[in-house]
Amino acid sequence: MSKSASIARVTGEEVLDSRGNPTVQVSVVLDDGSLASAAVPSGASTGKSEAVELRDGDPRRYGGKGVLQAVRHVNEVIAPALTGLPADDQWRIDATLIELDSTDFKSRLGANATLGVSVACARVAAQVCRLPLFRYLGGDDAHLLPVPMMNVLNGGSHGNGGPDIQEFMLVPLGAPTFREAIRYGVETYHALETLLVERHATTNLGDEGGFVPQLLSNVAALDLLMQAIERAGYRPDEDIALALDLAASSLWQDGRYRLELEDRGLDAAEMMELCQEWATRYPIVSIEDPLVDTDWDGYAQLTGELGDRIQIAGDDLFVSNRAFLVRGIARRCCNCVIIKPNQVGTVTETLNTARMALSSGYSCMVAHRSGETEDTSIADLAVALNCGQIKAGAPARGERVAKYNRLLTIEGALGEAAEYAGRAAFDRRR
Ligand code: 2PG
Ligand code: MG
Repeated sequence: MSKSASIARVTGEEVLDSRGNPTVQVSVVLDDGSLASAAVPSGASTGKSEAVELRDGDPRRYGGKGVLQAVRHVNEVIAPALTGLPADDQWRIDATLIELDSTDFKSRLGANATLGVSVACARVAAQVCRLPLFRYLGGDDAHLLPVPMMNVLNGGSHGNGGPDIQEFMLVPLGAPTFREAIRYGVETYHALETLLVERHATTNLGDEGGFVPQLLSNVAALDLLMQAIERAGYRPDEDIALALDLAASSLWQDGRYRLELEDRGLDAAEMMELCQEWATRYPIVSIEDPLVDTDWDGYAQLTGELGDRIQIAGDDLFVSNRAFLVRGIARRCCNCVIIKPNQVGTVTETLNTARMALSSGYSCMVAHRSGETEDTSIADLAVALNCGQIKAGAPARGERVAKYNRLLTIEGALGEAAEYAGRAAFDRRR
């Protein structure tokens, strides 16, 4: 990169996410004229210790959800501090953001402000280095296309009127390439739609593009997915497995896990039994957030019982934060970490958490948020990490499809160097 490529201008603005809520978009211009932008996603079922998403709280604008303060922090606090820094020094850029904020959870500037800046800087630096973002972040070895975990049936806080369980995902791990994996998933998604139409059930979509059928029980959703896989001509398990995100913190009410649809409440032991039962009856390779994010002992127990067979993924428990992961590793909680850059607020911190997980024998699943934008940086991040797993919703709705399309492009650009993670991504013998 030429010596002159340093940061000349950083500009934040308020734009909209896929739920119609305001979010932060940042553009960075270098002194050689290069320009790139990034937009920040937003969660609905958020972990208690996520980095702070700064919202204005002014009821006269967007029901209090405006992000003008975060935008002002980009323009008035961050921009002057970054001007003149070399764009390709991501560590220094992020260290500056962390220092400017100087709180544990980015509560001063807002993680929506810091992440927008951090990603936009990485993007523009990649451009100047004439590298795709995944190569800029991951180096020469970045070549592994992740298994797309497609959330085709939505419930919980992402699908009003649907099942209590938040996410039912197709895992096309038997496909030979990423492109084929996408086809397996799309064909099954459409087969699921056909099944629902035949049953005169609604085909409305939830926040992540999956269907939100009205079912009599949560397990009925698993049966539906099994039928859809077969209807599309695939073999459950061999070609397409299943994964769940229970988002159990959102089910937690008065000391029990409340399953509204079935009008019952489960204690922790019963919740663990339910996971065991489902993992035995169905080809499930991954269960995310099976317990409330305060139950570290429960996580250790469940990981001990199930962790050699399936992936137990911690999202709300770890919030992509290295400090929480260190604690989880010491206590043997989970064997997979969900990686969401906006939970921690900078690219460097995100990479650090993921790399610590991978070097400790944990797997990583890079993830979108339920409120998304057309920004595709998580697709590049998954390849940069060679981590083998991404969840970006159903193969429907532009903000979800954008991530899968970006991965198709990456696979094409890599040519023979591309490798599809496939079943090996879920090998528990590591
Ligand atoms: C999750 C995410 C993304 P949200 O729980 O894993 O699917 O949901 O962005 O609402 O936290
Ligand atoms: Mg989750």
